Amino acid sequence: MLSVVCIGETMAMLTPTHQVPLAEATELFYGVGGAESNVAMGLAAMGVAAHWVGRVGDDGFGTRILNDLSSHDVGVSGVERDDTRATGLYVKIPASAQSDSEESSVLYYRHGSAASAMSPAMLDNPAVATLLDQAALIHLSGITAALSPDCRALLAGILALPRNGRLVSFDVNWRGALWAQEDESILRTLANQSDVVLVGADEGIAAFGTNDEAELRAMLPDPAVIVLKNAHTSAIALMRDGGRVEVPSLSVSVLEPVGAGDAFAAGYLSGMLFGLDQRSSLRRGHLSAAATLTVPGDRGPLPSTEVLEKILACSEADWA
Ligand code: KDG
Repeated sequence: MLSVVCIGETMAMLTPTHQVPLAEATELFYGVGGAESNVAMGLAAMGVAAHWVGRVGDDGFGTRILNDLSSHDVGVSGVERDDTRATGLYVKIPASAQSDSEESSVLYYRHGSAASAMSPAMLDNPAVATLLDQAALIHLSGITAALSPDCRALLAGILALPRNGRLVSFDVNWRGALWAQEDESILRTLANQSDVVLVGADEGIAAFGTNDEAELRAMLPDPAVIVLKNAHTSAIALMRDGGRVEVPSLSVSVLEPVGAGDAFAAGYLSGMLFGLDQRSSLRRGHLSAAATLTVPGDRGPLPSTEVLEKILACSEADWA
């Protein structure tokens, strides 16, 4: 079976149980969140053998993360535990709990976390080396590059491994709160060494100074495909050979957007792994994102395989 390894930081996640500002909250919902492990869970839900590789503290949050991912059929044999650093934590404040913002916001407590100590030494860990060796796809994201110089070196080390037919996908996942202005070229270099790059239109502006299709392709000439996502309108696959495939977004009532990009990535990448064409893969991405946009958590349930296949096979006119 094709296997995928998703590498990055997963944190404990807290969010006010009732839609009230943090200062007024008396109860917090406690869950788990991390862009790359969200992708791994999305892939596992779609029948792909998915593993998450990362590092957590030797604490209750770390154990909870391992238990949650395992219960979603995500392999955790390559996860390292660190008994000197804590598991990262983030707090998600939905827009509905804020009077002054229409967007959800996050607070990070991850500086110096166990995951920020990931480094190229991980590649010498036999469990990690075996997983990477057997993977059809390795999924990385720009968040890891922002965590520490050691984490950046790990990404560079992974991208330098012989590919042997293996693909690398890179979700830019711009997180302004984690980046200093002068670091931007790092993301460009990492993206350009990957085979598939996923980037939101807003992230294109923030990370690369543009979301113009031609400018992005000129800036990132090497990836076989760049998927440019404009959440409200469409996703466009820009192929290295000049091909272009655009699929409109589905219109849904958004309850909470965090995690929708990861869901899109899981849907799109699963299509690619199953050998589907760009149009079908983009449709899978949109469907998976829509399932997440309409629930409060970071990941929503997909329709049954039967319903999913019917929707994916519908005509252009019936789509969206
Ligand atoms: O994409 C969702 C992620 O933003 C969330 O799970 C937390 O990984 C996270 C991050 O770094 O923001």
